[in-house]
Amino acid sequence: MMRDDGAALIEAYRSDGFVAVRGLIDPAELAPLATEVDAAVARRKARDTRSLTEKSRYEQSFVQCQYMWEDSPGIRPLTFHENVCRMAAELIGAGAVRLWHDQALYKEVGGKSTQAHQDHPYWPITEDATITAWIPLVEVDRVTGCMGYVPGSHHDARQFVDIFAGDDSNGPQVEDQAVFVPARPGDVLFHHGRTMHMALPNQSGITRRAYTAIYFADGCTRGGERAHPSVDRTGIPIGAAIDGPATPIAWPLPGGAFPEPGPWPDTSDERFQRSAALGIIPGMA
Ligand SMILES: O=C(O)CCC(=O)C(=O)O
Repeated sequence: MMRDDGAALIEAYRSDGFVAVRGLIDPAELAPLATEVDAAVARRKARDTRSLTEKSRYEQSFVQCQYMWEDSPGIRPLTFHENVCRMAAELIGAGAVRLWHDQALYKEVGGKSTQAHQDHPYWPITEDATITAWIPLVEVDRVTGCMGYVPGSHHDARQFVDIFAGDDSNGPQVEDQAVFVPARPGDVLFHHGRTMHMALPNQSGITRRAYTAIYFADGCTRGGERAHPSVDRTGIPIGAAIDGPATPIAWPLPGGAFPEPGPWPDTSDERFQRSAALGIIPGMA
């Protein structure tokens, strides 16, 4: 059943391209799941002993571990949380949603701002029905490095900003236009794949811990723009529906059971190997 404020949340999301849903997860339920995410990040990053200053500009904005649900089953109740996935489906008007991928984004003490960007240009998905659930595992505010969104920017064209390259030229301009959204554990912030967003630097003394999951409407098809493990792993051709074990149905869960992940291809691709060695994707932890 939809929440009492469901219609207002959908209207806000459609008009602004983002919405904060307060208290979507019971904090008592979230706490042990946050501990699972912490443990999974520690496992994945055990071999990466670099200090913050030894990392690239991009890596200084957060520690990133993706596809966490696959090698850490204890996280699945969060990835496939009914309240979160149902809300994602309602906001994008989908009868069912699939997971694109999940990730932990931990902004270290002294971590830099997350450069302003839209997400969708990174994903080879043709249709617009994509949404990110950003789930704080700790209280976040302007000091810790909360998220900021430019209202209405989801109506703009898709524009690729290469945040890996570390050119922050659009940062100050976006910061002026953004609405910054402090949040607490239990709140979930949703944004559209085309919404321009960023996050402030972490000027606090604690790690800003966040977990995110990206969902898309079941039936979306592969676009041709980019390579991406979520479709390349299972060899989804351009124009075909994106389905299979890398991008399982997240809501409604078939049979009420969490999905099982598929294998990662044995690849000699240098980018894959480096990502696995750094704990960004499963494989070498
Ligand atoms: O957590 C952050 O610093 C950035 C998150 C982000 O860019 C996203 O979830 O799309």
